[in-house]
Amino acid sequence: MRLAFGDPSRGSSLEVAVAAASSEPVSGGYLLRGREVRAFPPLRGVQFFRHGWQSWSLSAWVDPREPPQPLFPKERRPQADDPFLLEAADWGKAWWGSGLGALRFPEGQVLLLGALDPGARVLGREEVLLGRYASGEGRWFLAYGPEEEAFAAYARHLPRRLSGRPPRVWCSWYSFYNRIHEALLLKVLEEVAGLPFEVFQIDDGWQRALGDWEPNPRFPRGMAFLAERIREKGLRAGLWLAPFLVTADSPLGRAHPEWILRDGEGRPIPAGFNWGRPLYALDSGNEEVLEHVAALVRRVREWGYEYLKLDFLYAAALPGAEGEVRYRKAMERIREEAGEAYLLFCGAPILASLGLADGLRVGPDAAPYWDNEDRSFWLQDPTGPGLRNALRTTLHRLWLRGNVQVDPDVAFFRSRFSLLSPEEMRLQEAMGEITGFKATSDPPSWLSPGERERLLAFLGRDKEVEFLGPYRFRVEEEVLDYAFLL
Ligand code: 9PG
Repeated sequence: MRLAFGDPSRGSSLEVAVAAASSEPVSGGYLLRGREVRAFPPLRGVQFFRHGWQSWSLSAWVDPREPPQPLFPKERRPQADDPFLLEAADWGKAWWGSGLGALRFPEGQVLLLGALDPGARVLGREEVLLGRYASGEGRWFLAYGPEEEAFAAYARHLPRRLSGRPPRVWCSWYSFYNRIHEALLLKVLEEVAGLPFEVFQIDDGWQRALGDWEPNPRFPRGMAFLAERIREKGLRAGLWLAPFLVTADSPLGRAHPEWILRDGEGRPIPAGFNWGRPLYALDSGNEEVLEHVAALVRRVREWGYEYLKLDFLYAAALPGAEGEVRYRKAMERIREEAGEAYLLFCGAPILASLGLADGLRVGPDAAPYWDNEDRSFWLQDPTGPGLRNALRTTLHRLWLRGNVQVDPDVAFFRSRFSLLSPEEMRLQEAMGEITGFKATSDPPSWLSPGERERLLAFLGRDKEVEFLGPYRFRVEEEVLDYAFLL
């Protein structure tokens, strides 16, 4: 079939040849159905919008003639279903993305193909967008026009959950990493309580082991005690959990080897490598696992935590697109159990999380440096920590801001223990202002008086923001242009 787009009188029309089971016009484009659909525009695309599967995976405009090369051997892939980390064997040597893809034409207009159901991938070549669901039939949305309009039209067809104003968070990770302990956090809490924060979030480092979500000996009075101290200061208590991760040597892994997600031959499916050991996933399709995770959420709620950073969630969707329907059911269960708690999803399959997450990390980790070139350049891996990677992928997901509170990760105000220039710090700080999600890990006592003033101004008042283009913004008097990052 041939589908017509745009307004011929404005010189912006296009006829696209489409292969799909059916098509019908809907607001902003066409609704297509089919397990596999193809769209052939009359022009060659000069760029492909590659959308990464989960929070940390690359989303960016790339050259469709230069597909990525796989980097890691299979066993060491940090996360599955990502072309940087996985040979796209059955996809040929081409770029592909998760859920959606778009081609940009020489005059700047884009053709976007986006899935409306979980479990889809989109391949992009100069002459075609090909979408395929991992299993079963699904719905697709096809739009043509200026980049912002096409992406906004797609977003309007996706699930949404927006509640109130995004939070202002102090998070322990990017200052202390996992070297946290009770006395340290109580000291920082005193400092943080003097500033207009809302959430004091304890990150990785409190637990005994992955899967063993009880406080380790560095938290002698337990986690309910800390939550109580946090609430006394008028803050909401936040806690980090990676509810679907496990290591082979953790007590949970040993007690319930049958809960570990395995392939057809009974081998555990790799779920990444961190903390010096291979990671495995709990099988989110197993009812006992869901009951275990639901009980965990209940327990931390009873301890008094009202803000949960649920991390490494891709583990619940492994081995990739195939697992997204199962992932969504598991996360619906967690959403019910969590009640009114704020859920920040991290390391999470992006599209399958919409409508369930309150906040969603949309890029790799920030870090007190711009880029680690050993990893990003020499290893060609754009998913590692650093402001460059974090900003680039976040920028390419801002079109989701009407569906979920997008988390660009923390901003830095400190010069202590940091390699960032003032300009680099400003770019990350402004992303907090643009998204409204304002977080930092800087302990106030690390800040100079000037830096403290700046943090206060950041938290204290929401600035007026105008989108001048997808990658250009006006924040009050200042224009920020991130196009150099693309
Ligand atoms: C705690 C951290 C912080 C951070 C999260 C997440 O191996 N990896 O690929 C990998 C990626 C990200 C990552 C850790 C490991 O960071 O994004 O905010 O909570 O976990 O461990």
